Amino acid sequence: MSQQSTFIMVKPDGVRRGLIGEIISRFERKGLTLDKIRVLTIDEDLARRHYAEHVEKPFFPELLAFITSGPVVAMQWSGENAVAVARKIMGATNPQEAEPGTIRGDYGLVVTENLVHGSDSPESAARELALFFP
Ligand code: D4T
Repeated sequence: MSQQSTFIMVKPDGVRRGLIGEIISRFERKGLTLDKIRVLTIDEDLARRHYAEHVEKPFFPELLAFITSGPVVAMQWSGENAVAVARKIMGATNPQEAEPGTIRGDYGLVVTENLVHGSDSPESAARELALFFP
């Protein structure tokens, strides 16, 4: 039994497309618990800290422009094995490879605009939750 908290974010494309409710529903229906939620627009400084491991990657300029392009919905969700369970609900990073039935598999088409972010480990979750819910 491993009770965990994870950081989940509806990215600007999910907000623009009116998918906030749809995305939240999927985590709720699974049985995870929504602890914290806030709507904000990410600035460049926060984007660089959140995506620290990607700042040197070739796709970073595009990722930075996208993630700062409009409001996001930042959330803390908790439950049994919440980090891995949430990643399963989201599907593979590239929506073209994500299985139907996952959020990215059902709604995404290109890798930059992949609708949702979820922490990839309990350590990342702690770091990201501290960034968005200081
Ligand atoms: P996030 O962090 O957004 O939940 O995505 P993942 O954890 O599933 O994937 P990631 O860290 O490898 O990628 C972060 C972010 O960068 C975008 N991206 C990724 C991109 O635009 N081009 C690329 O080639 C890759 C690999 C998508 C998610």
